[in-house]
Amino acid sequence: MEITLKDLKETIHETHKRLKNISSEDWSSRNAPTKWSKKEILGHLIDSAANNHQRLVRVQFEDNPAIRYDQDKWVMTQDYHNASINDLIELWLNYNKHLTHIISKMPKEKYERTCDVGKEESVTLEWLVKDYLRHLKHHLNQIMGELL
Ligand code: NI
Repeated sequence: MEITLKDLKETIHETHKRLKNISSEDWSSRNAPTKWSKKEILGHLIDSAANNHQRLVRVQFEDNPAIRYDQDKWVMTQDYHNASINDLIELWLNYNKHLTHIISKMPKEKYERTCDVGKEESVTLEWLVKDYLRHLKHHLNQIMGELL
């Protein structure tokens, strides 16, 4: 968990600088009409942070809570495309900073508590944290177009 936490902290701080250098045209461009723009991918990462905020907190005192979200509907409903990119970047940064705070406060004995995220089997708190980072890096690579 400590390694994952360190990796998450480094990833968000390194990425923050680079996100600010992306042009607004680049943020709005779309590879295909049905695909998310870079701005919408960043929005999806905010949704991921928001939903995982719920998971990482509630799983610590609720038994196997069901916390799922329809990612396309979340992105579509919020019209990220017409939101301020600077606001989105800062929200993304601060949301992630708060998640690192939550992760740093997790008692070890809670790591095996489980959450129902819609997969065939429930997942553990430790798995959630690792998967959160994996998912974050996957989409940051899509935004920045290179490996982190
Ligand atoms: Ni995703």
